[in-house]
Amino acid sequence: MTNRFPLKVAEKIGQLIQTHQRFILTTHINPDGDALGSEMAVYWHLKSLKKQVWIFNQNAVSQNYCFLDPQKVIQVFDPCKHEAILRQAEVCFVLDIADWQRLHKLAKWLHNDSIVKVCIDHHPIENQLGDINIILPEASSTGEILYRLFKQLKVPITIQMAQAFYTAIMTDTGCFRFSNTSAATHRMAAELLELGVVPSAIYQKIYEQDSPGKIWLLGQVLSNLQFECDGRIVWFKITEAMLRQAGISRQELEEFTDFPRRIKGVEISVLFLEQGTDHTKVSFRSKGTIPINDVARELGGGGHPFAAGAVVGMPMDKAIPSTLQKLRSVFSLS
Ligand SMILES: [Mn+2]
Repeated sequence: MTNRFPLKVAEKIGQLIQTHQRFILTTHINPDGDALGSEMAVYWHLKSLKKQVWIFNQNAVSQNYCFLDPQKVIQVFDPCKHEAILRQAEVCFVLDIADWQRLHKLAKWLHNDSIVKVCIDHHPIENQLGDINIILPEASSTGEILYRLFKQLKVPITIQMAQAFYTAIMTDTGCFRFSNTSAATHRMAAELLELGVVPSAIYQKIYEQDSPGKIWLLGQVLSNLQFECDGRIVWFKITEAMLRQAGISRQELEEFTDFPRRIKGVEISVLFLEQGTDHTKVSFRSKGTIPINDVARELGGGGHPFAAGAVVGMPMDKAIPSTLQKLRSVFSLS
């Protein structure tokens, strides 16, 4: 990644920051550790330059990431309340986002407006949505790209920024164990530790805050796993009734799909999540031999080779056989 970093674009972003005053930051729906860590790192940097900065997200910060935003500067976007701010904003950083759809309500505003859009992301995409883009699919996370950018621009990294960056890379690499973990990721982690980040403290804040309901639901899921293709595919489903019974939100399901990959012989793990009566969210995780983003794309979604997903316009009882059929054909070709 070092060689491919677009230095000219980095310079352009540096100039854009220097010459403008009012900034909006945003990210995808259901923001994860990379999305929130990236937003906060950019926020602290812009604030240190005395800029005016607003962060507008589609969802509230989930409880385990609240430590990143102690002053509660992240706001849930409300078109009525925030219209005036959007009209006067000059630059918008769109972080960790692969497509307009995942911007939801904000998409309409950013599409039509004269705001300069800076898009920084590590998802492989076809159409770049920013006026200025740094899209590096080989980077572990958006946080990793921003860290490189900040170093290039000689931005001083404070402990708050270091914690935000560490959260971004740790969560998107599944604690440095997924296939997107590189030497550069570990070098970055080492530098962040030298700046004072305490890995065990951040790990506890993020991963040891589960509600009893979440662990109960995980138990239900793990005792009802289904296997296909001689145990190379494992799948499970979560209905809205199960979520209600557990008393948890969809955001809390973030790492559920990773869990069944622990089983020996499993190559691909699939979660089917009911969304109303006629939509099903399908999440794929692969151990790293068989790419699954082509199947996700066929279903109208996308993602990384070994972590992808789609929302299918079918009720769950139809989405499951149709998806499994597509997956079986992946195995018959491999
Ligand atoms: Mn990410």
